[in-house]
Parts: sequence; C-alpha cells; structure tokens
Amino acid sequence: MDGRDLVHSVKTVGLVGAAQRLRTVRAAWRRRRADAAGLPARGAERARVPGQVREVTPGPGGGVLRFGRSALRITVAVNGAVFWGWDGAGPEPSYALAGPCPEPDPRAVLEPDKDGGWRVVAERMTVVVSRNGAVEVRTPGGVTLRRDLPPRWWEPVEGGPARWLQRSEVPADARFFGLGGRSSGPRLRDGTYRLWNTDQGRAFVPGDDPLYITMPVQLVVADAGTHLVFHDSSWDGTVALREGEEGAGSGHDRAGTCETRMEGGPLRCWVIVGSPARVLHTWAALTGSPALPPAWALGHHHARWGFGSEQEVRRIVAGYREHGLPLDAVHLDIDHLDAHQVFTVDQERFPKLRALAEDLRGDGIRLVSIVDPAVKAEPGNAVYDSGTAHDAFVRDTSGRPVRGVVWPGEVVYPDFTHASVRTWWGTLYEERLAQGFSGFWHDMNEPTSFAAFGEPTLPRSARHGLEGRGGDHREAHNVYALCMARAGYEGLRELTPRQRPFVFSRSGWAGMQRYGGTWSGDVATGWPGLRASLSLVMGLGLCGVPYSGPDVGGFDGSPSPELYLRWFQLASFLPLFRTHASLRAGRREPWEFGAEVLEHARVALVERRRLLPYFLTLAHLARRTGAPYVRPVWWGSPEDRALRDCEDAFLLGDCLLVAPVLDPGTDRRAVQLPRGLWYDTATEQAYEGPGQIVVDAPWSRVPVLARAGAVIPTRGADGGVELEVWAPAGGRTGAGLVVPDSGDGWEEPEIERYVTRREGSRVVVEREGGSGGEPPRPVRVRGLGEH
Ligand code: NBV
Repeated sequence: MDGRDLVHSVKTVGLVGAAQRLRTVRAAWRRRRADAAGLPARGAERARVPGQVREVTPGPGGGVLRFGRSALRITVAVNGAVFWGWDGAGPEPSYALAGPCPEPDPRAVLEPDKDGGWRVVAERMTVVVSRNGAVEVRTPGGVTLRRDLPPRWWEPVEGGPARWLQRSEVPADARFFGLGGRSSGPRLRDGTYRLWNTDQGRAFVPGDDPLYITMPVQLVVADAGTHLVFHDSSWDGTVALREGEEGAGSGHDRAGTCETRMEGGPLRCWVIVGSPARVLHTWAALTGSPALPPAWALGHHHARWGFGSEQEVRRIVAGYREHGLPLDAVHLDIDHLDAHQVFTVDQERFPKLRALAEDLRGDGIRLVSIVDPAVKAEPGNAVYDSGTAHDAFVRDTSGRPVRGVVWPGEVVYPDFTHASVRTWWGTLYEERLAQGFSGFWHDMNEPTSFAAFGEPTLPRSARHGLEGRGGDHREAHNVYALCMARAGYEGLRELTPRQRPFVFSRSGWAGMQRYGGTWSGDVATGWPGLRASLSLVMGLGLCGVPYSGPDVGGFDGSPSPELYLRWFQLASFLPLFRTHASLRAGRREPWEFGAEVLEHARVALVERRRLLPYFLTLAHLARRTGAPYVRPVWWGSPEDRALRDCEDAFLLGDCLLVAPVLDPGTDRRAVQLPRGLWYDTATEQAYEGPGQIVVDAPWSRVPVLARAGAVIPTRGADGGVELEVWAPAGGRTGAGLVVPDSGDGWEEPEIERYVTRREGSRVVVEREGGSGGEPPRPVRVRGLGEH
C-alpha cells in the first residue's frame, strides 16, 4: 500500500476520524430524542380476541363473518390464492401486490360447517372458520395444512396501533422456508426470526438475524402439501418457528408451530396451496413477475470497494483479459463519487469516466454504479438542493428533515414512499447513464444510518408519506428499499425505454422482484459464510426473488485459495455471479491465489459463459412462471423427506443439479438425488434416483448432474445457441425449452420446445411445432456411453 492508497483507505474504509465518530454519537442522541418526543409510550393496553361468530354475510369468493369483537373477511381470488383479513382489513393498500387485488372466484362460496363454524370451498383448498375464529386451511382431500388459532390483539387504551399475535399449527412433518434472506437456512430451524431489515454493521455469519431483507413470507412443506403464507404488514415483528415431531410408534404427533407477532398493521394474510411450482406461479401473479435482467447481467461481475482511480479499473480489467478470464461487468463502489455523494463523480480520480465506460463497452464489459439513498445535507450539493425543492426528504414530527450519518457525513433521506419523490429520484439516474453506466447497485438502503448506539436506522417516529396515507418509520422502514428500487427501475424505464433496467438492491421486501434482484451483502469470509450465501439465494427464491447471488470470497477477510475457489465455483451456478474486492478484503483476483486456482476459476468462468443461454432461458421462465432459477432439490417431489432435509445442493432449472463444495478438505461428497436417471456431467456416469450417491469433487470442479432427457441450451464456439442433450433413459423421453435472447431489449423471443427420445442406441431430438421436426440448432448428445 503506497501513501496515496493509505490516504484513500482512510477516506473510504476507515470512514472516520474523530469528526465522523462524533457525528454518529450525535445522530444516536438525535434519534433517541426524536422518538421520545414523537412516539408516546404505549401506556396501558387492552387485550382482545374475536369472540363468538354472530352473523355471516356471504359475498363474492367468500364473505364476511362478524364475531363479538372483530370481523373476518375471506376472499378466494381467481388465481386460487385465498385472502383473509381481520377487523375489516381488505387486501389493499399493499406494497407487496403488483396491482389491484385479483378478482374473487365466483365459484367459492361461504357455507355452514359443523359445530357452528363456516367454510369456503375452493378448487385447491378448503378454508374452515370455527365459531370462535380459528381458521384452518385444508387440502381438497380434507387434510389440514395450517391451523391459525383465534388471533389476539393488544390495543393501547389511549389509541394507536394494535399489536397482534397469530399462533398457527402445521403438520408434525412440516419444514419452514423463506422469511426473506436468512443466513441460517434454507430450512428454518426452531428459533425466532425478526422482521426488520437490518444492516448488522459488520460482516454476517450464519445465525446473525435479521439481515437486509426480511419478509413475512413462509413456504411450508409437508407430506400433505405445500403452502405459502404471507402476512401483509410491513411493521416490525417476529416469527417464532418450532418444527413438530412425529409420534414414534403409538405416541402422538406434536404439531409444528409458528407464532407471528407484529407491532402494528392489519392482521391480514394470503395463503396459496399447491405444488411448489404452482405456489410460486400464483405468488408471482399476485406480487409481480420478476424483472428480466439484460443478458450481460447473467455473466460475471466484479465489484471492488476502492478501485481508487480509472487506471486501477483498467489494470484489473486487463488482468482478467490477459489471464483469459471472461468478465462482463465491473461495479464501481462509493469511492468513485465525490466525497461519497450520490450522483457526483470524483473528477480528480475519475476524470474520464465516460471514456472508460466506452472503452470497456468496446470489450463487452458494462459498468455498474453503486447508489446509496442518503444525500449529503449541504446547500450547494445539487441533489440536496433539488430534493429540498421537491420536498423529498423524510421529516421528523416537528417538520424538520431527519438527519443521519453515512459516508458523506450528515445526510438526509428521500422519502421513497411518496410517488412524487420516486419520480424525482428516478430522473437522477440520467447523470449515471450519461457517465456510461449500464446498471445500478442499491446499497445501504435498509436504510442505514451510522449510530454510536441504538439502531443504525432512522428514528421510528420519522414521518413518511406512505402513498398519501401518512405514517411513520415503524411502518415505512421495511418497504423503504422496495420503494427505492421502484424509483430506480421506473426512472430507468422512462430514461431508457428500450432497455431492460438492471437494478439490484441490498434491502427489500415482498414484491421486490418486480424491480430487480439482490445480493448477499456483507457475508463474512469463511466457510460458514459460504454456506450462508447459498441459504440466502435459496430462501429468497422461495419468496419470489429469483435473481441473487453472493459476494465471492466474502466481505471482510482474506479467503484461503481453497475457500475462494469453492465460493467461485458455487457462484458460477447462481443467477448473480459477482466477485467482490475491497481494501479490507485483501487479494481477490483469481490470479492472486496461485496457478491451480487460476486454472480452475477459468474453467468455472468458461462454463458459466457456455451455460449463458440456459441462464437466459431460466430468466425468461422466472419472469413467466415465478419459478426461481435456483430451486431446492425437493422442488419436484416435496413429499420426499430426505430431499426436504437436503440443504447442500440445488436444482438449476429443470435440467441440472449442482452439488457445491461447502466444507474444506473435500474431494468427494454425498449427493441426494431426486427420482429419475442422472448423469455426472464430468464423467457421464449414470445414477438412478431417488437415493444418495457419492461422487468426486476434486478442486477442479464441483459435482453437477444432468437429468436424463434434458435439453440444455448452451453457447457454441461461434456464439450461437447449441443444444446439449442428455440421453433419455431407455424407453423414456425428455424435453427442454430454449428462449433465445442475448440482448437487453423487450422483444419477446419465441419459446422453442424440444422433445427427445431414445431409438435403440440413437437419441432423436425434435423441435415441437417446428417444420420437419429436426432442430434448427446444432445438437450434442451426451450420456450415451452408459446404456
Ligand atoms: O460501499 C461499500 C460497501 C460495499 O462494498 C458492500 O458491497 C456493501 O454491502 N457497503 C456495503 C458499505 C459498507 C459499510 C461497512
């Protein structure tokens, strides 16, 4: 590190100096004072339960049941999802829903049940309400998937939001997944999970909870069926989960339990029942199709905190080129900004950013810019001045803009829960586009404010627009980043209407997939961090956010060559494949870990590029069906308990099963196979599932298995799409989809469907609906040696 680097590192990494430290103390005091004045103590509370049912009014898709002390509205929607809300709550307004609430299903009717209860019979489930307000979701065959006990509220006697508790039971064999991005999943074991988006302020390890993205979305998988439940309230809360236990021999089952507690907001929820694929499809219909990333965003990204200068960017990019390592995007962190102000380039160190962007573009590399929400509170700062003119910043109860502390020092925060503020913010990306940036990386948007003590966020009493309804930060906090993502995404749609925006955001909430993806944030360097980064991607996928990935190598340390390589290999099969470097993290380029790592990293990068058409197909399918690219191995057979408990492998689409190496010193590993025939793609050896196999996992690769009959679009030597076909098992057929897209526009490529079958020792591949049946693409058949 030379002198310049040292100065630079103090500026960017060390943050600090006494002045900044003092600011964080002041900010913490300010937050405490603001809340003391702006949020009266709750005082005495009155507890309430619904009481007995008194009157029932059937309506379209369900109806309203009036109890002694509450009312329950139930509606089955045409898409098969069921909504219910207590105390008259309807499904709108909602930050999660993509648009107006779907129409009720006229076939679903409310009818009397036994013991004075009522029920609504829908196509995929029956909802039974007991006379004292317990709500049970059953399969059409009558098996219980979830039983919500009568809820309980605590209302401040002096008025104000009611806290509530919903206790639920699920089958003894059920497993819980979801709740946003959790470090200790994907299977959520017994424990209490907080619903409050949080920057831990340091690199996180498994067990750290909560993290940047929390959402009250659970996917519950049991023998009897799979269901998703979403409590549509953005308030702070907790979810306490306890898996059940099946009675051995003659013993009784103990049900699994889930206790959802919220500090406020309506007690309302959506439940979706069906196969995992159907559930995610309906969830996407409700909360919005995942945004389609531009093709380049499915390549390899490299981020660095502290490039420090244009020359350094060019040096690193040249390193990738010289070592034959494909690179598709470079992410510039806060240090390319002047005094770390948002939307203002540091002219001294990046005087010719536009030229740099053009040169990189010529080499097929895009530039991605970090965007933090906080705006330096300094008259003369153009963004601050225009935000002030737009009345864009969050205010306290006495009307003063709320101040926090982040990189630039004292900052103010745009109130993205205002449509007009989103529109204003969206226009600011024009400056970034003019600098040549193609994509946007939203950071620090939990939102984070450094504080010497207490919570690192805005005061809970801070006022927000909440789409004209008005409210405070207790309700707006969890949707802050979601609304920022919307501002960025919609702004880019206006500014570059012909291009698919690329926005990914550290924080978010249910529905964030409409605007883009996310990444792991600051995962700790170490083997546990590697595991946590897979947990995040899988958990988020099951909450409807299909595009994410880790920061290879983790945030805070120097990974061993083995750890770096294994992380690299895992990430090369995840939707966002990003390596991250910083002055804190030390060496990070593949050539810094020795010749062996370099060679294996190159193989992983080349394979990623070869699989690009497959990733693009998965991106299109995610948009159309809500299915994540990365799926748990039980995706197609949730009733297989061994698969349900398998957390160290995943399906990449329908065709591939990836078994990453998550532990040091591994050169062989066990893989739990779903049913069917699978080929080890390295050896072409075939294995019959279901069951466990052991396969080689040398440093050179992680095990990847292909499903017999799979048709996988790959990139040929000439850049065109070729089909890699894995021989179907004798007497069986196979199939695959190709969505040919290599761009960043809105054209809707026609989906190509291929079918394949065995004819003796030959494998025949035909395009469905195509002329003459023959596929118009080169075909490479694999896996024939084994049968
Ligand atoms: O902008 C600096 C970092 C960034 O490199 C990282 O990827 C983000 O997750 N950012 C967090 C702020 C770090 C605060 C310590």
